[in-house]
Order: sequence, then C-alpha cells, then structure tokens
Amino acid sequence: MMNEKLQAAFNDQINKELYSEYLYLAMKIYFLEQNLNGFANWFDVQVQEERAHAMGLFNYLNDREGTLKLEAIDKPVVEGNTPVTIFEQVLKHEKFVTERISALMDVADEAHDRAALSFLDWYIKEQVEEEATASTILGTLRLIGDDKKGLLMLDRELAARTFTAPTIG
Ligand code: OFO
Repeated sequence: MMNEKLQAAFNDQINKELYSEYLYLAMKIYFLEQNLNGFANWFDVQVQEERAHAMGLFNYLNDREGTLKLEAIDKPVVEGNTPVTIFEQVLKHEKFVTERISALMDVADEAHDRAALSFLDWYIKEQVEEEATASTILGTLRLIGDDKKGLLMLDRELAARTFTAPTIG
C-alpha cells in the first residue's frame, strides 16, 4: 500500500490530467469555430490521450489499494485567440505537467516506493514526447505566419492523427 502523501499526490495528478483533457476540449472548440477541422481532430486525439493518462494513474492507485478521491476540475481557460498563441499555451501547459510529474516522482522517491517510481517512468518519458509534439507544431505555425495556404496544409496533416490507446506502465 502506498503512503498517504503519495496517494494524495497521485489523486492530484489524476485531477491535473483530467484538467488537461478539459483544456484541450476547450481548445478544440476554438478550432471548430475557425473551420480548422484537422486541428480540431488533433485536439480530439489529445483529449483521449489525457483521459488515458488520468485512467492509467487511477487504475494504478486502485491496484495498489489506494484511496481514490476526485476533486473539482477547474474551468479551462484558453488564453490564446490564434493558432500560434493557442499552441504557445499547449507547450506551456505540457511543461507545467512535466514539472508536476517530476514532483510526483519526488514524492515516490521520498517514500522509497520503487514500484511507483518504475510505473511513473512511463509518464516522464511521455512528457518528452508531449512537449516535442507541441513545440514542432508551434514552430511550423510560426513559419507559416499569415500564409493561409500553409495553415490549410497543416490542417490537412493534423486531420490524419488517430488515437491509439497507450500501454501505460
Ligand atoms: Fe497528460 O500529458 Fe499532456 O498534459
């Protein structure tokens, strides 16, 4: 059984992942309104990934006979109002999540919970990918600038993204 502090940290991270899901759903609305359906699809896949991240932690805490506690999910605030500023926020958010996963690993480390640390390894690696993907799209958007054709080409590319349930842990 995990110690209380680690259980609380897991519950907190579940909340952060569910917030991520909610934030990306809010961002999807922006792109639907702009008729950029490929971007909307990218966010839809992101929403499903965040739910999978939350459920991975949820199931692990349950497997370890921890106490699951669901708290309120904050209202998502989309700060940007252009594709570039929205992806700036995505990157900033993923960096924040990386910090939170690192903090969670610190709590597991303090508790000498090797099993939890080994499980969380997947999450810290996933964050490298999450940040790299957001950074690549942001870089492309900056290159595109005001070129509508370029934006539509990227939209078509993002329409091809599909969700594959990750094998966590
Ligand atoms: Fe769960 O990785 Fe993004 O937030």
